[in-house]
Amino acid sequence: MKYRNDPNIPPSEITPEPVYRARRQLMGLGLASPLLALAGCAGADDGAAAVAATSAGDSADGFRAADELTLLQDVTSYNNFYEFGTGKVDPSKNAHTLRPSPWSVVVGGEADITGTFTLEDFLGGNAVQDRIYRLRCVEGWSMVIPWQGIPLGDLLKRFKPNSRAKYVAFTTLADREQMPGIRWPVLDWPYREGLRIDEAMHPLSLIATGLYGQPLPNQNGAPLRLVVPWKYGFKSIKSIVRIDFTEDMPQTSWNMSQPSEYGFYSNVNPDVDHPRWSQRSERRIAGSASKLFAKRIDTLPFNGYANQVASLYSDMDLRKWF
Ligand SMILES: Nc1nc2c(c(=O)[nH]1)N[C@H]1C(S)=C(S)[C@@H](COP(=O)(O)O)O[C@H]1N2
Ligand SMILES: [Mo]
Repeated sequence: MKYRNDPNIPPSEITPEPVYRARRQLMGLGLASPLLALAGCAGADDGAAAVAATSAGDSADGFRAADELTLLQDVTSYNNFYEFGTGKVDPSKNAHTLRPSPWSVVVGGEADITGTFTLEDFLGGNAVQDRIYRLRCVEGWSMVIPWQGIPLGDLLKRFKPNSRAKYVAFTTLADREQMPGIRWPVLDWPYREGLRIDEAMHPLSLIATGLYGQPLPNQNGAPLRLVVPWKYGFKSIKSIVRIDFTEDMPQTSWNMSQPSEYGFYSNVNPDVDHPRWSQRSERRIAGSASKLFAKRIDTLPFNGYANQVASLYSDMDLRKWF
C-alpha cells in the first residue's frame, strides 16, 4: 500500500519537543512517587481552539481511516510502554533490550484447543491485512497509524472457545531482564487487558504484527500487540505472551490501579470526562507539524467508529460502564 506521508523528516525537527514534553510531565507530576498512577494518564493535554474531527472519508468497514497519517518518526518515538519507562521517549530509547524472536504465546482457559504456541503457529498462516486506524490515548493525544496484522477474531476462532468463554484476557511479557521499567511498581505487572468476547471477535479488533510495512518496532509492542481503535489506547496491549478465554470479566492493569478513572470498557467517549480532565477534544499528532503545535480536534464517540461498533453497546448505560 502507498503511504501518503514522507516518514523521512529530519530527526532534528522532531526530537526536542517530546523530550521537553516528557520532562515537563515528569516534573509536573512528581516522579518521586512512582506508585502514583501517572501511567497511561500523565496529565491531560490542554490546548488551542477545537476544530471539527471527521470520520466522513473512512471506508465503510472502518478499516481505512481517511485522516492524515502520523509520521513514522512520531509513531516510534512518542510511546506509552511503561515496561520501558514512563517517559514518552523512554520506550524508543530502552526497548532495544526486548527480544521479540523467538516468541511464544500461551492460550488457555475456556477453549477446546489450549497450549503454548510458537508465534508462527499462533498466527497460523493467516494473511496479513492492511489497516489505517486512529488511536486515541486517554491522555488526550491521538495518532493515525498504518498497521499490518490479522483480525483478532480470525486467530481466536481457531482455538474453539467454548460456551463459557465470555471474555478474553491478554497478558504482556514481564521480564526484568528485558524490560527495565518492571523494577518500578508503576503498575501491577504483568500488564493485563481484556475484552468482552464479542468485542474481541469484532472485525475492527486487530492483532498487529507490523506498521508502515515493517515489522512492529519493539517500542510499539513487538512481535504482536492488540489494536482496538474505538477504545482508549491503553486497551491496545503490547508484546502479548498469554491469551485466556474466561467466564468472568478479567482484571486489567489500569482498572486495578485506578478503578474510578479507568473502567473495563474504556470506549472513547467525549461525553464522559476522565475524573481529572475533559475527554471532549484531542491533540492530533499527524503530518509534519510539530507535536507541540499539533492541532486540537473534537473527539468523536467511539473514536469515530460508532457506525461499526455502537451496536455492541446498545443495551448499556455507557456512563456507568465507562
Ligand atoms: N504492555 C503495555 N501495553 C501498552 C502500554 C503499556 O504501558 N504497556 N501502554 C498503552 C497505552 S497507554 C497506549 S496509548 C498505547 C500506545 O501505543 P503506541 O506507543 O504504539 O502508540 O499502548 C498501550 N499498550
Ligand atoms: Mo494511552
